[in-house]
Amino acid sequence: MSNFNRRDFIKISGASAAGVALTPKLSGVFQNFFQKEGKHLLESDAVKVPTVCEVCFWNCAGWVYKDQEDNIKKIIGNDDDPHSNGRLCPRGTGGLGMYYDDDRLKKPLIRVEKEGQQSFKEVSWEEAFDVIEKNMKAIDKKYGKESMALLFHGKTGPHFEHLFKAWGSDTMGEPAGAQCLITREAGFIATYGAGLASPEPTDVRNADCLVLIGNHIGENMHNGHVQEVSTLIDRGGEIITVDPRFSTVASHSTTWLPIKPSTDLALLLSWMNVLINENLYDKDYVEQYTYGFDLLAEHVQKYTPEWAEGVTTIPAADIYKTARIMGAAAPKTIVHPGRHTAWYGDDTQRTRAIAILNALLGSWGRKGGFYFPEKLKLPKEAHPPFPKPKWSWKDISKKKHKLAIMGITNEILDNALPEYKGPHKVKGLFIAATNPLQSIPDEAKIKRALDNQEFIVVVDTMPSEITGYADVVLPEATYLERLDHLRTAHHRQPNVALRYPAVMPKYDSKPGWWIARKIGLRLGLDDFYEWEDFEEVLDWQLKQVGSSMEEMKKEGVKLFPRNTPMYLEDGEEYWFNTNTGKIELFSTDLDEWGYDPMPVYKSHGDVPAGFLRLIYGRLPMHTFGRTLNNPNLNDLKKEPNLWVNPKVANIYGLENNQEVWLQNPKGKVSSFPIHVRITERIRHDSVFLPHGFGNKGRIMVNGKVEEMSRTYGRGISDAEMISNIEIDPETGGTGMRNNFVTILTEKPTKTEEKS
Ligand SMILES: Nc1nc2c(c(=O)[nH]1)N[C@H]1C(S)=C(S)[C@@H](COP(=O)(O)OP(=O)(O)OC[C@H]3O[C@@H](n4cnc5c(=O)[nH]c(N)nc54)[C@H](O)[C@@H]3O)O[C@H]1N2
Ligand SMILES: Nc1nc2c(c(=O)[nH]1)N[C@H]1C(S)=C(S)[C@@H](COP(=O)(O)OP(=O)(O)OC[C@H]3O[C@@H](n4cnc5c(=O)[nH]c(N)nc54)[C@H](O)[C@@H]3O)O[C@H]1N2
Ligand code: SF4
Ligand SMILES: [Mo]
Repeated sequence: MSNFNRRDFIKISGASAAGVALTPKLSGVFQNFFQKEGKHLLESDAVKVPTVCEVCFWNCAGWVYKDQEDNIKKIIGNDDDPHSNGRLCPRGTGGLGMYYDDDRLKKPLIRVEKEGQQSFKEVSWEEAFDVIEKNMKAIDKKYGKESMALLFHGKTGPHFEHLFKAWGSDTMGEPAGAQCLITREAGFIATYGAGLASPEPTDVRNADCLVLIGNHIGENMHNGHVQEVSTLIDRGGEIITVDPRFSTVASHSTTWLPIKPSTDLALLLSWMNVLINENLYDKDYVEQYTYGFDLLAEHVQKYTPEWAEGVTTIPAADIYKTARIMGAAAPKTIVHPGRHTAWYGDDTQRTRAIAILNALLGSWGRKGGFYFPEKLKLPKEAHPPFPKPKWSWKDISKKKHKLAIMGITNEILDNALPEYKGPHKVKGLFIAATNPLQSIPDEAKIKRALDNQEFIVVVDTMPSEITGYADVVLPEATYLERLDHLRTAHHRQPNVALRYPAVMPKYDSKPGWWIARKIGLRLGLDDFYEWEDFEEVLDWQLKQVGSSMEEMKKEGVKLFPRNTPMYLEDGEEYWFNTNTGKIELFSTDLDEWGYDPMPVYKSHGDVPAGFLRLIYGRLPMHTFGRTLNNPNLNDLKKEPNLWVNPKVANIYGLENNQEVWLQNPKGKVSSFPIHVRITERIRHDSVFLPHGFGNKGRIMVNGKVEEMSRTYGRGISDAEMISNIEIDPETGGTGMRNNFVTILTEKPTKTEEKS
């Protein structure tokens, strides 16, 4: 697999050479874009305003350049920013399309009914707040405040979390938990007593060997990580990629292991077997820092590479070889923890196996492994204590799943279903910056939960699918037009970054903080909003750490010194936040709570006859569905393709670029077709479908249809096809990868799902 030119790996656009992008083709597109948008702008005439990108949750810091007439011209990275190192990814540079998109929500909307027909009417903010105040108070009176739940994501979220906590509801969750990384956090917490958060503290820039298991950095454009992986490629480092799909990073790896989907835990356990039996593990480290090694050594004896070959289809010889490469490079070997880890319902156990492997390799707390990140502690604004709700998300999920460390969106929605008869009913939803129809499985159930609500508010920037279910739609200003909480995410050095409005909000949109505060005042929460402008809160916070708004508007990013070493010193005594104070190879907590204390391989079954496994994932130039209508990014990729192996194409008689539909085992047919791409890069038992497409959001506003016109009806939504969910017992995470589809060359007339 090494005949590829490894230097051609993903390029991230540099601050000075504005607009070098992904592939030669892409970079051309971006260069044109910059020539078109930027050629009249001399930097000396320009005004620059600091921002934090919201196009994905890597949250890179950058500069927005505008001309004297307040036209945004370009966005570039901030050189001092550790998330971006002064370079933005193509989505970040294209972020100004979010601001310019003429399909944006323009005014507050309320649902009205006329002659049996429902549609939206444009109203003033005060009219919209009247409806919200009346309905939130009615839900409180009938069921209690706790029955109004908040679903949120991104930097908009915390404004509404504050509102809900002040009001008295802690019934809240975000898809970045149960649908994304909660299982990985749980796996690492059970092992090291610490999670990873974002950005993951992987020291790739100093590593010699990187193992990627279903984490396709490359298409997954996590900026700083892509840059570090790129340097590892240039340095000739070892990259072992385990993926049923020949992903971009697989094509630049020293080894690609095309694993049979769903069998990763078998491979991980057999790697442990080789590391232990061949004495390739870090003995001093294991002896000093870990608990339960002898139990683990005995436990993995049955998981030989020969056994794993039968399960994973990876030859035993390759398993031995890769384990030896990992052992030789240790402790500068990183078995990457992954990010979107909601796969097969045993995801805490799989990510725990990854955590354990890193402990055997001695890479946690070591240079070239995982560094100890530091975060700037910012004091919180003063306010009275939040009232204590009678029940919260914990009552819904914590009793069922001991490692549910945050609200479980899908279980909050279970309690919103008509058949839920328990004491923790959800009767109203406040949905801010998330699109549950694409991000939370399964679609049929979500729709029933939405239908059963007495009141729904949606805060969005676009007429996305979820807006069609709302009683009130509130248009939020885009990240380029608003102020949000300071970014203080941990990194190699503590740091703070400011997002400041570069321009006034377009249309009648408003920033999230303004919306939340106005609703708070309507609900009588004046004591929690003793400021008029959120900028006052940020200025106060910054002054507590020796900075100010004035300074941050000029600098954008400020770095602070570390307080502790970044790595363990040789033989240093170290206390881990677990019951034993050690890295737990045998987890005492999991054992006590009745879960497997060490990961055990369990089969997830085979692909049913007549079906193919549905593999979904990211495209480099889009973030979920949120960028598809962005005019700049839509230009780069309007439609996804369904990846199909030539053998499969042969069986179904498919030609390249042919239009097909998908059908799942429950009989549900995709709403829209997709074009086929025949390629050896996908296994013959699977198809690959990029996530986020198949948009079917269309609303009537004042008698006119509004939609995301550049993306409506293009491609198939993976979420629409997912009907089988395997719940991770430790966390409640939703495994979405045991799903299957068959290919239809013509659309059948009847498309209803049997339920
Ligand atoms: N089937 C399937 N489901 C998945 C995944 C998958 O790959 N496949 N991935 C999972 C993962 S890893 C994650 S993190 C989640 C992501 O889940 P979501 O965050 O729900 O993802 P998006 O689909 O981007 O939905 C974002 C919504 O916010 C709106 N929006 C964008 N920017 C703003 C803003 O600045 N303000 C406001 N108010 N609204 C804004 C968009 O218009 C859109 O309606 O999905 C998870 N669910
Ligand atoms: N461009 C872009 N970048 C993004 C995002 C985006 O929307 N767009 N979203 C961001 C977010 S919130 C997240 S969480 C991350 C997610 O990024 P990742 O954690 O990389 O997750 P996925 O994109 O879901 O891709 C997972 C990979 O797993 C492979 N795979 C599928 N089944 C199996 C299996 O059984 N075993 C193995 N070993 N591999 C399997 C797929 O082929 C795919 O290559 O990306 C982030 N970065
Ligand atoms: S990785 Fe790209 S899209 Fe994500 S925050 Fe950074 S620049 Fe924005
Ligand atoms: Mo995610």
